[in-house]
Formats: sequence, structure tokens, C-alpha cells
Amino acid sequence: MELKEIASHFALTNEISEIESLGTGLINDTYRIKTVAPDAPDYVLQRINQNIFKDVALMQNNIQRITNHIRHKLQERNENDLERKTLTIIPTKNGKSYYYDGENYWRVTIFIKDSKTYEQITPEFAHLTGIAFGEFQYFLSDLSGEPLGATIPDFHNMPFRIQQLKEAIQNNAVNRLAKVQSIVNELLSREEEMCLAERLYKEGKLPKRIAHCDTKVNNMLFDKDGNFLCVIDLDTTMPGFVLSDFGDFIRTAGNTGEEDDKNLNNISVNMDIFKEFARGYIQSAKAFLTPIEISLLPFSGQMMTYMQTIRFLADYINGDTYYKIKYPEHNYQRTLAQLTLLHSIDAHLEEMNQWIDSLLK
Ligand code: GN1
Ligand code: MG
Repeated sequence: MELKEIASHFALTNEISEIESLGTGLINDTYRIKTVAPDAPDYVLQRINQNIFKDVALMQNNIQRITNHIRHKLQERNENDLERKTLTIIPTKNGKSYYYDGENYWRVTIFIKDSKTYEQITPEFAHLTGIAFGEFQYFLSDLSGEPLGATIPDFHNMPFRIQQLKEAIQNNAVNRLAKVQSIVNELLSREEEMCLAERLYKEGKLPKRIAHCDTKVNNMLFDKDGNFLCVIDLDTTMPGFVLSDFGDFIRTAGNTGEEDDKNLNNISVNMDIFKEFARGYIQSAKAFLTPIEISLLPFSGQMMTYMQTIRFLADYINGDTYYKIKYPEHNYQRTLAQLTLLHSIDAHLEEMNQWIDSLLK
């Protein structure tokens, strides 16, 4: 009933039948609004986590600009089925892109018909996703006007994330440090290595472009046949490195296990996924990537897996204040799982580099 009340503030054109929980995101709460008429679209309703997204107006404005721009690009290319290849924001009855109920912020988009998300995909899907992802970045490369605002300042800034881990260690708020001390030591010993991208940026050698900054495989929609439709969850799309996005895809789609797998033996980097994603991505992004960006693609898998490891670890040490958890030691398990994946990527780095070289020949 309460959700229906919230939904009633939006300019929905179809009668609601029911509202159910949707997806596995760790930050916002997401629901699917089902509608009565079989041919009418459903909607996606989200409660935005305002502890994390402090400036909802800025975020919604970013998303509006991004989706308009992409729609325009697809139109120029005479693509069909545009409603399924971009997100459509449904405004409130007062014409705003979000609704504030006095306590929470809400927003609605159209639920893309016959679309699916996956936690794991085949190499063939990975190839198509790589192509589509290069295009997403290419489309956004000429977004005009003011640069997009940072919805979360320093979101993928490695020195900042390491600093947050150090603060968590310093505070040791819930006495969990002793349990993770050896992991902490290992991670901090790689600090310099992992700050490479920020260093190159400062030296003017690595550009920031517009990056999605959350290219988990479950943030992509596919149709029934596995054709890529679009990238969703545009909350963190902002100026950043292409490495963020390539790396996060490898971290999620390229993991033979789960992000929080309880059986660490399930975890390793799936080289077929890496290879096919890289092949597709380079195919469509080669035109605008610099040689240094291309050469760092294998490193980006390490970089993003390391970053996720320290973020889960810091949250564990802080007493689980950021990510939704399903059981008390969940962030600990996530840390172990991500660390295991990092070791596997380390072991395959040379093979990855060789593959990238071979693609350029
Ligand atoms: C969060 O919202 P979701 O679940 O797609 C997080 C990402 C992490 C990811 C780890 C705003 O993404 O940065 O990589 O969890 N989003 C935010 O699964 O922190
Ligand atoms: Mg998501």
C-alpha cells in the first residue's frame, strides 16, 4: 500500500496490478511495478540511498542528460527499438525527475520489456557486450555542456579508497581488525602499485572520460536471445577512467564464482570471458582509446578487484555501514572472495597482456 502511494505521485499511464522487489543491488531498493494491461509497460521504482547519493537532483540531471544523448545517437544511426536500448525516466505529476516524500527520495523508469539481467554470461555474450560497451563510451564522448557532476566525489579514486581503509583500521570501531590483520598487511603492501592510474592521470598521461563506474554484469540488460540491450544503473556515470569500466566487468562477469562465494575454490578469472570481452571492446573502442589505456586493460582487472576488496574490507572493519549484508560476516566473505579473484588475475596477467597484444596486430 505504501509503495502504491509513492507510485501515485508519478505520471504513470497504466494501472498498477502489483509491486514486487527486483534485482540484487547492494545500495538502492528496487521494485517492479506491474501493470494490469498485458501490452502496457511495467515500471521500475527505486528508493535512492541518500546516505550514499547526497545530491539526488544532480544525479537525476546527469542521468537525464546521458539517456537523452544516447537516445539521440541511436536515432542518428537509425536504430530500431529505442525504448529498449535506453532508459526512460518517468517524471512525477509535477514534472520532476524524482519524488521526495519528506524522508526518502524515489524515482521511476520504464521497465524494459522482455529484458533480463545475468550474474554470469557466456563468452559470446561477453563479446557483444564488449562491443556495446565501447559504443556506450564512444557515444558519451561528445556529450556537450558542463561536465557531468560527480554523484559520489572520489568514487573510484584509489588513494582516497586506501585512505578510507586506513581510517577504518585506525578506528577499529567494532574490534574486527585482529581477524583481518594479515589481509590488511597484504593489501597495504600493494598500495603504490594500485595507484598507478591516478599517478598517470596527474602526469597528464592518462585521460579521464565519461565512465559508468559500476559495470557489474548485472547492470546490463539483455534480451531473451542474449542480445545486449543497454547499460542500467547510471547513478555513478561521471568523469573517470575507461579502466574503471573494463576492470569492473572483468571483476564480475569474469569471475567463475560469485562476488561473495562461500567456496573460494569456485573463484578464478575466466580467461574466455576476458578474451572475448576484450576483443569486442577493442573492436569498438580502438578508435578513441590511447595506447596507454589499451596497455592497461589487463591491469584494470587487478585495479578494480583490489578496490572492491578494500571497500568490502573497510566496510567490514567499520561494522557494515555501507553495503547491504545478508548475514553478519558477509563483508568478510566478500573480502576473501575478491582477494581470491585478485590472486587469480595476478597469475593470469601475462596471458592477458599477450592477448591484448595479439588483438592489436
Ligand atoms: C554497488 O548498487 P550496486 O549493487 O550496483 C556499488 C559498487 C560496487 C558494487 C559491488 C554506489 O553497486 O560501487 O562495485 O556494489 N555502488 C555504489 O557489488 O557504491
Ligand atoms: Mg546495480
